[in-house]
Formats: sequence, structure tokens, C-alpha cells
Amino acid sequence: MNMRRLLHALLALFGFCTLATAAAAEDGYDLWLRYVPVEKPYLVPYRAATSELVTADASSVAAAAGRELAAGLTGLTGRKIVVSDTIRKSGAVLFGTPAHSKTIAALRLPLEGLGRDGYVIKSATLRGRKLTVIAANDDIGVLYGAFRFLKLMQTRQPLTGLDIREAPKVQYRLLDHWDNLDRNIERGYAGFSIWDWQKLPDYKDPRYTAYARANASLGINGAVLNNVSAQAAILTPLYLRKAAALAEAFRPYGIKIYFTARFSAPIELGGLKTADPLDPQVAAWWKAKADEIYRTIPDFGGFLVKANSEGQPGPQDFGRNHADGANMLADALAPHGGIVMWRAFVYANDPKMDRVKQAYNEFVPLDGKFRDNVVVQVKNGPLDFQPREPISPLFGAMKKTPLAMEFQITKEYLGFATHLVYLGTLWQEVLHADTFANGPGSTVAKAIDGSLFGGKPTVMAGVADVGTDRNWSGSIFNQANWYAYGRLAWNPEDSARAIAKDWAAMTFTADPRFVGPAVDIMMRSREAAVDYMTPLGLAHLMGTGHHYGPAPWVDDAGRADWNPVYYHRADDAGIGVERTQAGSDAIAQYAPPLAAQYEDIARTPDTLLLWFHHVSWDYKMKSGKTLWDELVTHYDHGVAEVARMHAEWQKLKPYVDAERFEMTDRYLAIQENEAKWWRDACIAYFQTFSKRPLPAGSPVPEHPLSYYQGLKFPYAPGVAR
Ligand code: BDP
Repeated sequence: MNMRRLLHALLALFGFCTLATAAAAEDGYDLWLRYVPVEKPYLVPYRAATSELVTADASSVAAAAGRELAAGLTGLTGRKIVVSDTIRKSGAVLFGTPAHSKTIAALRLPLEGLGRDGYVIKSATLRGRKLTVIAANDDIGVLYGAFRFLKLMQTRQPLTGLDIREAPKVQYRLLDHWDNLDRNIERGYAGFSIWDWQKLPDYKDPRYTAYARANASLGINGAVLNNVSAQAAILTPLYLRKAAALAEAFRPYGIKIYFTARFSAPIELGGLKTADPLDPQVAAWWKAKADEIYRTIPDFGGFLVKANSEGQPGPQDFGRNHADGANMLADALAPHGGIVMWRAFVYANDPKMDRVKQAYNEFVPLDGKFRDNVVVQVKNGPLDFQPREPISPLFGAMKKTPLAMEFQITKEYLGFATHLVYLGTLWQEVLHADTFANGPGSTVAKAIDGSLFGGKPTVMAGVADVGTDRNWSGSIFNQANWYAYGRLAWNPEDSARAIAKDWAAMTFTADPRFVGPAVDIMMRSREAAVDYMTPLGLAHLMGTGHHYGPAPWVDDAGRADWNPVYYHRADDAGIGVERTQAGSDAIAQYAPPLAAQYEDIARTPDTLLLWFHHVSWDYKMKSGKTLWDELVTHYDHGVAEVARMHAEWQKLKPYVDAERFEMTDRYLAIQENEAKWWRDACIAYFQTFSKRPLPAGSPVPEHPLSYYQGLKFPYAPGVAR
């Protein structure tokens, strides 16, 4: 640690020790952008470094940057700071682009190669005055730099000697809203859709701007407004006008809008007899529709498509393939610069084929057949947003087609709104995973950011957890998932722990006595959920349809691969799915080094054991325990972890305002109960196959199995109705 940082650390310690801890009540609306005053000892250096704000630029994005800096600096330093156009004092913060500011141009900052979105933040001296310069090639980069500068203060970093040069690694950083036009959100646990379609375009809820601003603070630059299971009506003139009003609200924050396009729209809206992508009339309909959209929304981003998946229409309905469908839409958008994100979440109606193999089988033969403005959007695992899955084998297998990563921020399979599960660790695990596609080090992050195979456009998509709840995300800690997603979309190699630290400091307090334990809770939380829900590589044991709570016994859903029994295959001999050559051979879809590892049960990590192997109840695990004992131990551990997280949270009461403390505390109590429910129900059920006693000290389930099997939740949230 150098002297400057040491001094800063001492200052921090002193600052927080003298800090009065009675935090004012907050409801979470302000997210991580609270700009509350920094502790006294910081004020002197922070005030010296931020005496005034100077810009030469007048665009709406530059104005947003100015507003943000003025509000942020005023809040953080407790001194009114406004934007002016000349440097008068030392400590000025000068922000803008070389094109608009001669002063910035004269500084010759290293902006080349940073694109539109990158920025430089640099401490400089000009005519004897000390300045901080936030500069970029484009206004949007300035806005991102402004948020970064404020984050330095929010997380109590030094403001002297700054020399930051930063650009995103991914071009398109999107939130996908699974919002229906009636404002019901598929898999939404934070209220209703914030798009108030009925009142648009005449009334623009201020929340649209607040939403855009929060996204911009993370570098998110696009929003798909409607559900992947799409309604064609979004493409009608009525809705285009409404969407244009949203685009207008988002524009100062660099957010473009996108639609999910319903493939059968030419039939439903256009009165055509077919939606065959090779039919010239169909192509002409989409071309005219794209032209109309761009007339209404000139910076429209493009289409997301869920085709031939879960009942959605698609090119296969007309004997065509995914590339035929994607390319036809891509051609309609290309003259306007739009892109198509074509989802690979498909599982053909063939119950005999292992479901986790199907996307690969459909898409790999099409590698290289897509237009330049198409990306294939792949969920992180081959199944469906489970608490843990191996990576999708597509990431290493499609070398001539850019692939977008689709993560799910809303916690459909991870406890809805009330469970505290920080997803940063899940996503980091995926992004750091090695595909071995071009030898070791071929990580998923590199496949996404284009550095592995060189493909463009580069895209990250996160299924949003945003709704009308006052706290946006259904719980305070769910905000951390929105935050972490944005940070990882900007830089897929960022660290989950570092992100959690920033979020905790900005959302609650930078006091290290809070941040340390809070981050510890977050970092342990996802593994806890895996343990109390689906340990050792199990998956999809959730209640059918709504996915709330455990139902591993379900075997009567419409199709074989909708049943939990399909995913655990428990029988008298053991549990797990055989995906080796002796089974479905799904393992063969991975690159040889990975396939060889998973094929060998001894080299398969415990975390994925039952995903790849059907394992006997008495199998000797690495720990020396039998599989049955190990399984129960994991369930016990998951429950114990939540109790520990809850106890740790209660110790943090002095640092948190009453409202956010209480809500989190009560939610943790719910999580404790539900973790126990998961454990008890799963153990009671699996024991009917294992027929073995519980390991010593492990409590018997509270109720008989029939009790858990009898629970019904007809109105659980998030189900498309
Ligand atoms: C599943 C969800 C379903 C979505 C589907 C998808 O249960 O609501 O429509 O994913 O991603 O996990 O298309």
C-alpha cells in the first residue's frame, strides 16, 4: 500500500469511528445512487478535488452527465455544486469531449481505441490549477465516466493522482423484460411492469427516467420492452407511438429500445396466409414493418426472437430453419443498423432426446449461416437458469456465429423475491469457465466479448428483475443482482466479490464494519441456495409451472421433460442422469478435454456429479461419505448457512436504516423457513428410494412426505396467465 492509500485507509477508519450510526429510513428507491454525505474527515480532500463543475457541451446526454455530477457532488460533499462553462478554481471537475471542449482537446488524452462508450478520468494541472478531467469521444462515454467518478467517492476512494482509462468489452448490454402488455410480468416478483402502456405516450412516468439513469450508471445501453413469449400487438402503430415515448425518456441516458418480435405477426397483423421466412410477401411485410418502426423510433435497436420454443411460432412451422428465420428479419433491419438476437432456448418436441442436447443439435449445424447482424442468444446452461448447471456446450462450439449470453436476473429458480441469493458468483462461475474450444484459457467470457473467435456484434442480455415495487427489484438484495449484471455486461471478467463490495458500500454504507460481513453473506448465498434446493448437480426439482418450492415427485406434467423426475432419475439403485457414452452422451457436445473429464466419474466435480452420472446411493464420495449421506449433508448445510446469514445480518442492524433492515430481516426469516421446507421435502422423497437412514445428527423431516406433496400454490406469482 502506498502512502496515499495508507493515509486514505486511516482516514476511513477515523471517519467511520466518529460516524453517527442512526441512518435515516430509506425504502430502496434510490438504489446504489443515494449520494448521501461522506463522513467528515473525507470532506476536506473531496471538497478540494470537486470545487466546481465545468463543461462546454450542450447535448441532452451531456446535460444528463452534468445533472448527475451536480446532484452527486452536491449530495456527497454537502455543498451546492453547479455546472458552469469556465474554469475558475482549483479543484474543478472538467467533463466533456475533445470535439466540444478546446481545453479537453489540448490535453491530448489517450482516447483512441475507447470507442463511443469508453472514458478517461485523469488528474491534471492546467495553468497552475488542479483539475479532474472526465473525457470521452462521445457524450455517452462522458456520462459513464461521470458515474464512475461518483462511484470513486461513494466507495471512498482517493481522488488524487487519478489515471483511469476504461471501455466496455461488450457492445450491447441489454436488459430483457419479460413484460406482457397487460403489465403482468412473466417470472416477475417485484410487482407489475413499469411500462404503463395505457397512459403512454401522453403521460411519461418519471420512473422511466429513473430507470434509464440507473441502467446508465452500470453501462447498460438497451432494453427489450416485451416478453420473449411475445404478443404481436407491440408492432402495431398504437404501441409504436407508446414505445417511442419510452425511447425518448431513455435517450439522454444512452438506452435504446428493442422489441421481441412474434414470428407469426405477418399473419396476425398483416393478414397474410403464411409467415414463411422465404416467402417474398412475408419478407416484404417485415421490411415495411422495420421501416415503419424506424420512422417512429429512429434509434430503435432491433429484435429479440423466441422461435419454435415452448409453443412460440417460428420458421420450423413452415419447414425452414432458424437461420432462414433470423436472416429474413436481419435483412429487414440491416438498412437501419438494427440487430437480431435469435434465442437458442429450444427443445424440440422429441421426448426421447435428452433435453439438454437439443439446442446444440439444432444450432451447431447452422454455424456460419447467419447474417452479420445476427447473434444467437444462449442461456448460460444447457437447461434453464438452474441454481447450478454446467455451461452450455454451444459456447465452445459455434466459432463462426457470435453468441450472446443470456442470464436471468429475476430469480425464477432461486427463491423469487424473498431469498437472499447474490447471483454475481453464479455468473462469474459461468464466465470464467473454460470451454477449451481453442485450447486452455478459452473462457466463456472470451467467447462472449469476441476475443476468442472474433465475432461481432457482442451482446449480453439479462432477464430483468425490475417491477413497480418501490424498491424496483422485490428486495434490497435483489438490486445487487441488477447491479452485478450490469457490471459484468460491461466487463465479463470483473470480480463478483469486488462488485459486491461496491454495491454494499453504495447501497448501505461504506463503513468496512458493514461492508465486510455483508459481502460475506452475499458471497456465500448462492452456494447455500444450491445446497438447500439442488445440491451435487441436481436440477429442476421446483414446483411445476410456478416453480415455487420443492416438488421432486412430479411425474405427470404434459411432456416428459417438464417433470422433475426426468431431471433426477432417482430409483432404488441411485440418483442422477447418465449423460456419458453409456447414457444420453450429452457430454460429447463439450470440447474433448472437458468431455474426457466429465466422462470419468472420478474426475467429475462433486458440484456436477448428478448432472452427468447416475450414481449409486452407496458410492464413495471424495469426502469418504456415501452419496446418500453426502446429499443429506449438503441439504443440512444449506439450511444452516441461511441461519448463519440471518444471524450475521442481525449483527449489522446498527449500520442500516430501520426500513431496509427490517424488510431484509423478515425476508431472511422466510428464506430460513423455505430452505428447511426444501430440505425436508427433498429428503423425505429421496429417502423412499435410498431406503437408508439419515446420517447421525441430521433431523428427520418435520412432516411426512404426503404433507409436502399436498401443498398447492394456485396463485404463486410470475406465471403467465
Ligand atoms: C423458462 C420460463 C418461461 C420462459 C422460458 C424462456 O419458465 O417462463 O418463457 O424460460 O426463457 O425458464 O423462454
